[in-house]
Amino acid sequence: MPKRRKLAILGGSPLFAEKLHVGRPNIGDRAALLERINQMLDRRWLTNDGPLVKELEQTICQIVGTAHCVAMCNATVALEIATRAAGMSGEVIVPSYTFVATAHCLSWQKITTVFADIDPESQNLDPQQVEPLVTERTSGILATHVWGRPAAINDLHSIAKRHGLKLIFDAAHALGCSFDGQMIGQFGDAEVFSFHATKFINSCEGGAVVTNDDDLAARMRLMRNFGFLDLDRVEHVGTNGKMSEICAAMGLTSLDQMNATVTANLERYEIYKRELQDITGLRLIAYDQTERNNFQYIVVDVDESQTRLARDVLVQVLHAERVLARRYFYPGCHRLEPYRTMFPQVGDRLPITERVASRVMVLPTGTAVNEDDIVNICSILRTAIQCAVQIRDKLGL
Ligand code: T4K
Repeated sequence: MPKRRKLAILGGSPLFAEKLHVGRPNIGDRAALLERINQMLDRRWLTNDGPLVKELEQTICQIVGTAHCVAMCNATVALEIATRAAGMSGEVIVPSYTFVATAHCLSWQKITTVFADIDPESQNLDPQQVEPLVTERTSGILATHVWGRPAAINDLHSIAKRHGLKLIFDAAHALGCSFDGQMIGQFGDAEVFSFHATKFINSCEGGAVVTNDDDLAARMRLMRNFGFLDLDRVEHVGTNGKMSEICAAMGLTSLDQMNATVTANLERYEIYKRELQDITGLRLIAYDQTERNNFQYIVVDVDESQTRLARDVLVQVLHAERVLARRYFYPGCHRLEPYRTMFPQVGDRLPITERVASRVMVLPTGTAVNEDDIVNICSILRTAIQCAVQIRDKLGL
């Protein structure tokens, strides 16, 4: 019988020589990228609505099927501009189980974030929790498609319509995903994508708002460029939200390989599914196979009553082996500042958020990870859990 490897957390050597990160960028075709950058240098047009940014916007419109795409320097600024241009103010209902940028884009504008709980299965806003939170001050709903899995779009549309609210989706994870056969990007007043380095399509830093609303798109274009209407006239307050040409070059090169990247992500998702299926207490979250998905996140729910090791311990076990698993979105926005101080009791109405945030573990995937890596990551988890179960059973714990 082969000798069982000693886990690094117990003093063995780490299984991996190099760190394996969640969110390692997919690097596209270098020659194509460098060619675009060379052309950019020849043109001496580096930013301010250049040809590469325009091409990226057109490409996104084609993928998503919207009339407008306004590219921005990142998704956080894109969210700030979209919510402001849509007229959100007063109170906006948001999930707490999301990246903190979803909440911060509102607080940055002195809009009150009203956190609503999520559905345990979809991990997205639970519409039944949203409607009771609507007050006279509520101006909108900002819902995230967490992991690219669509929020409860139809129900949120109905609530927004009933109460005259704006509805914007934080679609940072959801480029290339669909809902009812329609691409994410087409819903609500606007949707916001992220092209951060860690996203499956990346422009190093970048984001975009897509919408079918002509006026909203025009307002966002002005706001993205300090409010300039033309060379000398400023229409209203604005910021600098522009995407640079070099970021657009990276984004376009990444988009060239979008289908291949989805295929690579799906392959890795299937390997994880195969390797995790026999591990007690670990459940890989499912993607709806009848819809389009980008499979960019490998999200595992840890049921401590079965693993007999807490999620946080498993993450430490992996870190010791140089696998930098993440606890997204722990501990939930409501437990981060300024929200923790502003709303100290709000966790009482967010039991599902608290539960999900304490159980989820995100594992490395994308083109930087191969099949052997995944098999090894899962074997570390299997060994740790088997040991814990045996020890606790033996001791009657
Ligand atoms: N809404 C949602 C729902 C979001 O998830 C996000 C961003 C946003 C809005 C805002 O979008 P942007 O304004 O960023 O466009 C990371 C990303 O920075 C963030 O974009 C992303 N969500 C979030 C889920 O993940 P951190 O704080 O975990 O970043 P960091 O520096 O720890 O990097 C993550 C991992 O990626 C590390 O293991 C290292 C690795 N990495 C990172 C970079 C930048 C690399 O290997 N290479 C790299 O170049 O937030």
